[in-house]
Amino acid sequence: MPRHALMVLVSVSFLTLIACSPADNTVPAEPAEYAVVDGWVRKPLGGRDVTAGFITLTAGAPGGQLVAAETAEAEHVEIHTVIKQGDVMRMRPIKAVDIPPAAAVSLAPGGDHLMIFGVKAKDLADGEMALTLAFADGETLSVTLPVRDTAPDLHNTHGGYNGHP
Ligand SMILES: [Cu+2]
Repeated sequence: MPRHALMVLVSVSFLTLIACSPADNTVPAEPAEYAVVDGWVRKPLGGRDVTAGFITLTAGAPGGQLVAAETAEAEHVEIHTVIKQGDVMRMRPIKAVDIPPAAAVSLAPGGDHLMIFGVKAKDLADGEMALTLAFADGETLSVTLPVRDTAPDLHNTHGGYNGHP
């Protein structure tokens, strides 16, 4: 008598593959509170109309994302990062900079920065630049940064950004 193979039907419920949605959050999420705690704009090198801005940002408990910046004092602003290709450091536009929850992120020389194109008053002689930062949640923040030839000496910075170089 031939033995019959036992046929096992395996029923896969595809419903089990649907990820569960998180339960509705009945506690309203704390909104991000954006602040620029430090920052400066590099004085454009002689005759050039392109320069860079550097900021240290916080977004409060939930964190956030910087997605854009603009200024009336230049044609447009991009967010750039710096990547190493071989021995060469190259700048690349990026869509956003993450601001971690309850911590600061720094856009600093050698790393992420605001690339400022078409500076209108080429030497930014008034010594400052007003920028408006835009975040992924639709919030904006206006900030006036000092214009400097070089980075501030961070070792001498004991307080928060006070708006003056
Ligand atoms: Cu750049």
